[in-house]
Parts: sequence; C-alpha cells; structure tokens
Amino acid sequence: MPGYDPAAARQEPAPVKILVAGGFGVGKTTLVEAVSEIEPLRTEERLTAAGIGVDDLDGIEAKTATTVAMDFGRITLADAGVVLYLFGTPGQERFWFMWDDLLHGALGAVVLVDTRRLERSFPAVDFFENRGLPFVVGANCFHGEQPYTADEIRAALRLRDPGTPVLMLDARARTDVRDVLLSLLDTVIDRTRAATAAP
Ligand SMILES: Nc1nc2c(ncn2[C@@H]2O[C@H](COP(=O)(O)OP(=O)(O)OP(=O)(O)O)[C@@H](O)[C@H]2O)c(=O)[nH]1
Ligand SMILES: [Mg+2]
Repeated sequence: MPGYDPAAARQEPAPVKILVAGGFGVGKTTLVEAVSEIEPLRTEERLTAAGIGVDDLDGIEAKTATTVAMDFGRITLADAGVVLYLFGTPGQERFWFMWDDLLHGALGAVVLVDTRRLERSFPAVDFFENRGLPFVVGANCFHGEQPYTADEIRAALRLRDPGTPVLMLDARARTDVRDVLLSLLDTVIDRTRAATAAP
C-alpha cells in the first residue's frame, strides 16, 4: 500500500489562492478561461431584457452572460513551484456581498480594468487596498489597443502604493495572463519579505 512520502510531498507545488476581480464586464471570466488547465467552473447566467437599464453593456455589446457567484480555474507554474487556484469574482454591484467570502485564504489578486470604463474597477481597488491584500492591475486591451500608459492608468486609479504593477494584457491570451500572474507572485513575495524584514 502506498504510504505518505514526505520527499514527494515537498516536491509538489504549493497551492495558492488568487482572486480575479474588477467591475462588470472587464474580462474576468475570459481571463480564467484563457489560462486554466482544467475545464473552468463558471456560474454564468444569461443577460436578459430584465438587465436593460441596470447592466451597462456599452463597449461590450457581444457579452451575453454574467457571473453570478464565481469562476474557478487552476494553473500550475512549475518554475515558481506553485499551483494557482483562480477565483473570479462577480462584477456586478448586486453580487459584491460575496467578495469577503471569496477573500478568505487568498494571497493576492488581479484587478482587471477596462480603460474605457475605469470607474467600474474603483471598488475592487478600494476593497483590496482597505484589506491590505497585494494586487496587480491588468489593463485589458479590448480590440488590441490601449491609448494610455501604465503610469497614466496608475495615476487615474489613484493607487495608494505607487509600486503596484500595472500590466497591459489581452485577457484571451494565455501568455499575457501568465505574465500578470507571475508579476503578482513577485509582488506577494516582495510584500512578505518587506513584512518579515520590518522590525
Ligand atoms: N476584444 C476583446 N474582448 C474581450 C476581451 N476580454 C473579454 N472580452 C469580451 O468582453 C465581454 C466581457 O467579458 P467577461 O469575461 O464576461 O467579463 P467579466 O468580467 O467576467 O464580466 P462579469 O462577470 O459580468 O462581471 C465578453 O463578451 C468577452 O468575450 C479582450 O481582451 N478583448
Ligand atoms: Mg464573469
């Protein structure tokens, strides 16, 4: 009978919980889907006529569904020795009460922004800043274009920590998403080092 092998256990990648947040329709579900090595769990409901006047589809006219609970995906970053469990949050204001539950045990977050509608992601930035969770900002380049620089986006979001990384990405591109996640891991490690070095 196979027994517990501590050497094998040491080689297993460490599990890390990451949140993917941001306002309505910024591309959270798309990001989790693009990068997940398992079939992602989605909890999407169709957008219907009932949402007219409530759900603002300006700029994302092709969108047909919205997340009502969470997205869940997994990606192993073998080089970093971690397996990331990605929890995509719901973007609509009426579901924000779930964010605190999703936060439990998370080490960091990706805040996605759509620079055409930056204000949609202000609450996510405030949420993580107020709770002290390290995060990076991913500026989703819809239609492949981004008229603003990372510094301009950082200034417009009024990020408290000027060192917060702001990366351009296409949420549909696995390599872009991977880069954002690696940047987040660096941020988490830097923060942990700074905290343990503090007197
Ligand atoms: N062109 C382009 N379209 C994108 C990109 N990312 C997402 N989309 C589209 O934008 C729409 C919104 O994306 P979702 O992934 O559903 O956004 P979400 O943040 O999960 O939305 P909620 O869960 O409703 O808050 C969808 O129609 C996507 O196909 C991108 O990088 N480029
Ligand atoms: Mg979604």
